[in-house]
Amino acid sequence: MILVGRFLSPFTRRVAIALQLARLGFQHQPLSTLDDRAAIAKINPLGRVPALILDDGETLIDSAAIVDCIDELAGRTRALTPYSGIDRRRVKYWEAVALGATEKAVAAFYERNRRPPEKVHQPWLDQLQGQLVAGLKALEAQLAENGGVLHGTYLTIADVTAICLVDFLRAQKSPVWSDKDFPQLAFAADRANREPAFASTKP
Ligand SMILES: N[C@@H](CCC(=O)N[C@@H](CS)C(=O)NCC(=O)O)C(=O)O
Repeated sequence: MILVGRFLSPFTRRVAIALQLARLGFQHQPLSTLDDRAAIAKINPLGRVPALILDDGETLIDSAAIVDCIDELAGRTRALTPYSGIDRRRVKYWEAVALGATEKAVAAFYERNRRPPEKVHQPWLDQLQGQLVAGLKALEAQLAENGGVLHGTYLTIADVTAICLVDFLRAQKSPVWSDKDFPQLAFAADRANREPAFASTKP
């Protein structure tokens, strides 16, 4: 399998971590959405990463669809999302909070870095960052209440997604992130980053 996209992309990184935790080998093609647009457009009509090219040439796009496939390949005991019931619904809920906050973080990053400074629309940037902070606060409170993971007692795709968000915010020096404002999230990321799947994919 070939994973397309750089680990600076929190969407690509969560796929890379899910592959490693499922013990599925893959090659990495770190194409950039800034410098390699033509090459990415040949793989994904939307010109986005991640994409996962399976061994038979079939291409998957969008991290949620790719993680779903990885869970199926991993089998029920190693899947990062519970198979059914309330556990599945709660993990999907917290994954959606983390993934939605990630979308806001990436949109805010583009607003700040891909426009000339005089064309940045501050009210829009404030809205994006407000939504991001609301998501971070919800994740932080849930980690405190549930004892260090977002649901149950094991790391799930919701935790993996939240940790990729934290490291993305740290890497881009986001003005809304500081370890001291979100100690639970910071601790969860630091603990995870000692594991090979996380350490080998740090942005
Ligand atoms: N919903 C998608 C989002 C993917 C996404 O937005 N990727 C960004 C990189 S972090 C990208 O490719 N941006 C370039 C663009 O949208 O033109 C997923 O979960 O995979």
